[in-house]
Amino acid sequence: MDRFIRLLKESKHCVFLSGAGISTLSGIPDFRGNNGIYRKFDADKIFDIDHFHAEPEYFYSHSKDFIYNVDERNPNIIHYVLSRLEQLGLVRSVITQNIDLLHQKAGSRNVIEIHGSPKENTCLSCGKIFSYDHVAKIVREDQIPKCDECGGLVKPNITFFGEMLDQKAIMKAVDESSYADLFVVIGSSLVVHPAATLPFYSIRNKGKLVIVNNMPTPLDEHAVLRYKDLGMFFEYLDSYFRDTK
Ligand code: CNA
Repeated sequence: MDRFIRLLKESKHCVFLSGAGISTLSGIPDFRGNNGIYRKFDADKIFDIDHFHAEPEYFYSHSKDFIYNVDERNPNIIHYVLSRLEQLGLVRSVITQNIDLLHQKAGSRNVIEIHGSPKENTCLSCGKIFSYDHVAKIVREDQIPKCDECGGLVKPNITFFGEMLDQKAIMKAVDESSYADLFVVIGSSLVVHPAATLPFYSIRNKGKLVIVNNMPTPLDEHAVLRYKDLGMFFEYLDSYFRDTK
């Protein structure tokens, strides 16, 4: 860990890219990990935009205990340490693929959500916006959220497979990655694009890549440091920086 601490202290622009693995410590299953939802059902189908239009009840029945209960989940040591490192000026931003709002809940300010979040939900017919609380109440009652003005189908502002990413968010993520002299990937299988391409913007500008994940990733050969256990990694950072002012 000494080598990582040295890189972090030397870095002028450190960026983290987080994936679903970090929220497993908060009780939210990831996709492709050992207890990931891919082992239980077809997550590609749940988050497929064509399938959502054809059978919205499939999405809502499966996401009830996975997305529409994130308000009951709490940030874990990873989210809190990242927020603290941002306060200390050691981390510039967190780019996240997660849709669970836990980075913000832990106090991180510069969070770039490249896959959106269920904080807002949009009527696909008239564009009216609905809050998370409004939609979560309906979904928990096993109903499909429909617009109260026009009756249209309501969809969370999460990017589904087959949809364009939010261009503002992805451009900001590309900018941050290009500036990063230290790029740290945590809890991601690095198979979903374009998220998995972001480390290359840093590497291309001589940035150093560090990966913390308990399964191999396609970018491992590009990493200068590689760690497996997220819990141990962040416990070490927590104890190291706890008393730093
Ligand atoms: P993924 O493909 O499920 O990868 C997660 C990775 O984390 C896996 O390789 C795991 O082995 C690894 N992992 C899990 N726990 C640990 C641990 N304790 N220590 C070390 N490694 C661990 O998830 P990605 O984020 O790469 O995939 C992108 C998808 C998943 C995005 O579109 C997300 O929106 C989507 N997703 C988000 C959430 C969330 O917001 N919490 C949950 C599930 C899926």
